[in-house]
Amino acid sequence: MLQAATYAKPKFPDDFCWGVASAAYQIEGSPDADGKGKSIWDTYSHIPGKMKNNDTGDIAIDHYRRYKEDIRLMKEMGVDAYRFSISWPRIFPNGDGMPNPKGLDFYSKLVDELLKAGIKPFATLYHWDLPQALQDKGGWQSRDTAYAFGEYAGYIAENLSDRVNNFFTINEFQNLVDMGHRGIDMVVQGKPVKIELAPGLKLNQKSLNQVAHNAVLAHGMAVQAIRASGKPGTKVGPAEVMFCGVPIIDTPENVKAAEKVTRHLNARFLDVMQTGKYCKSYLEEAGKDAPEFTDEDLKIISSPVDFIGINVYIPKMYVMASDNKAGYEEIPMNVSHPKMSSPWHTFSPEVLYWAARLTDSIWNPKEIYITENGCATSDVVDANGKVFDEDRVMYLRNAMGQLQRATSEGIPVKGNFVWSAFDNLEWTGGYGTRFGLIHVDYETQKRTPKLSAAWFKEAARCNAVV
Ligand code: BGP
Repeated sequence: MLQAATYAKPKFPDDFCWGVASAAYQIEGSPDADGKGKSIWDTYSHIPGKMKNNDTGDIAIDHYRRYKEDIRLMKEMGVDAYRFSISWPRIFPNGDGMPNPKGLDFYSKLVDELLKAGIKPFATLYHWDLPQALQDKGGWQSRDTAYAFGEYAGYIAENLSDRVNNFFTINEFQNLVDMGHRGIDMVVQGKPVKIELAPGLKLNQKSLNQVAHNAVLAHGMAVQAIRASGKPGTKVGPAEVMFCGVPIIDTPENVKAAEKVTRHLNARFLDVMQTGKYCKSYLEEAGKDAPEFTDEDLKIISSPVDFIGINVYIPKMYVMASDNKAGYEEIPMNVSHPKMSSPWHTFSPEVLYWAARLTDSIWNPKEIYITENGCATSDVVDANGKVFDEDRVMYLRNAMGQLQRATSEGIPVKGNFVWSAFDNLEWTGGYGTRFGLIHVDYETQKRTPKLSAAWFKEAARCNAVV
């Protein structure tokens, strides 16, 4: 007998977090307020020609002064959790030494306001705004930066972990290393795409691998410092842009090939953090360019974490199994593959499912958070004051559908943070690239929730894809 359809929406797990994300330099503005030191982005964005339209984060969305309004808007949007980043040079203007209590005070007030609004704070300790004073002493090329990061993390845990239960150490190791210290050149559907981040260095491979090592060492030091200084039960993990090989067809052979390539693609970061060693394929490939490290370093780097956070936008590649030496073959992406508006952003919502599943099967973490996913679209406020970003709604519906597939299979994804809560300074892409659920008019600082904010609210309310 045919069963009548119920149209019941498959739900996410009851404790699933519907979050949104941001980063200090992209939203705060007030670069000199209350004793803040300069960051590498304050320096870099003022070098003519580095940023699109020479945009800088000097004002951004003025969140430093408007945080209460912004939290009210997030509350109205039904947000459960907010992932923000703490600006290291607000806390330690010189990178280390004496802390600046006024800097801490801003985040303390932000956290209180979030808790008052019923929104869980998730703090990222480093989202790319290194104190310039540390850059002047070698930045991530120096091990001392890792030690300074540990001290900074301990200080934050001591002062905020009574109210913040979850910390992410570093945002996107892969990009901070490769885009920041050499710049990357990609070809997306036949078109060249160049991306650089501050400090905009051009290091050789050996130095780049050492920067990568210092960054994971800093992560490990921060994990240990948070364990030592945080309130018992404080949770910590990385927020890495996971490089994912997506099996083009879901067969056991292709999945095995995808696991192999994904481990290799994340060898310098998630893999060494989770396994405590650099995998053979990485050390072979690096040869004489491998970083210098000790066994003690590897122990610190692999200090146990409570969760893995992954930023997921695009597959690094589509793959299938092969009998060649590597064991996989990359499937080239067709020029007709659909795209979102950032030059690098091909539309592949299934990467949400595969990134979660491969993170689970390769590294078996206790919990997984999607610390970023979202898209830029060409949003305009219409004559009636509305922003109809239906393409972002389409994007989110598909991405979250794939994530729902992951949670329904038992993969322990505890939440998702949409990038981003508000339109903001998209690094060298400037203000023209709009990623927000809430539109910002940069002339007037007027905030307008977009259609996608209404979608988010209903999806969060139903705890399902709507
Ligand atoms: C991630 C960053 C975010 C955000 C996002 C959007 O790599 O962690 O800070 O900027 O990308 O992409 P983009 O700004 O590169 O267009």
